Amino acid sequence: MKVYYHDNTTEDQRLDHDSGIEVQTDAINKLGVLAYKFSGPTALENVNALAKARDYKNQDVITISPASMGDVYEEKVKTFYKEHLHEDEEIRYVVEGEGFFDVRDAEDRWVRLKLDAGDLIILPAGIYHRFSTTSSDYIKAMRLFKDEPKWTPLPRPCDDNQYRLDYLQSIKAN
Ligand code: KMT
Ligand code: NI
Repeated sequence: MKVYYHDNTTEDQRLDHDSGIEVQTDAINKLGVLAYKFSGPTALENVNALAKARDYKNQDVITISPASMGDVYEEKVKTFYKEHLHEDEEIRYVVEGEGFFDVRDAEDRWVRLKLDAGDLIILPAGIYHRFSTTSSDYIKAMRLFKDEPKWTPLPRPCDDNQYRLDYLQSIKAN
């Protein structure tokens, strides 16, 4: 995983948009974001252990690519890139390919997490974020969830949302 500030230019969302300013793991942890690398023969065991520890009982696998989605691919890519939050954690494990998860830091700057195979991230409920494929146009990712998928995106602004308020409170001391 590579983590850096987005350069804030608006051309093609699938480009790296690397400002050249790196962000340390410690800094994203302070935003409530957790990152792991699970690769090699024990990868799935490790993912399952983490899921169990956090009470994530279910999972599915999504492939985002022109080949798997056809005509709706471009539309989906734009939708995933709209800034939003969820009222639950967003847990994603990259099986193949790569993708960008952008999260807002405490000063409202975009921090870009570039994930590839073996990367797992947990975004806390209430954090503003967005997702994009890269210029490779291919990611196969496992989505983990509790009883039912609760990943309705609430578009920004939803600053009065209780999960948003709780999230802001939770990072305050960091
Ligand atoms: C999301 O919530 O934006 C997604 O699930 C994107 C696809 S998972 C790589
Ligand atoms: Ni999301």
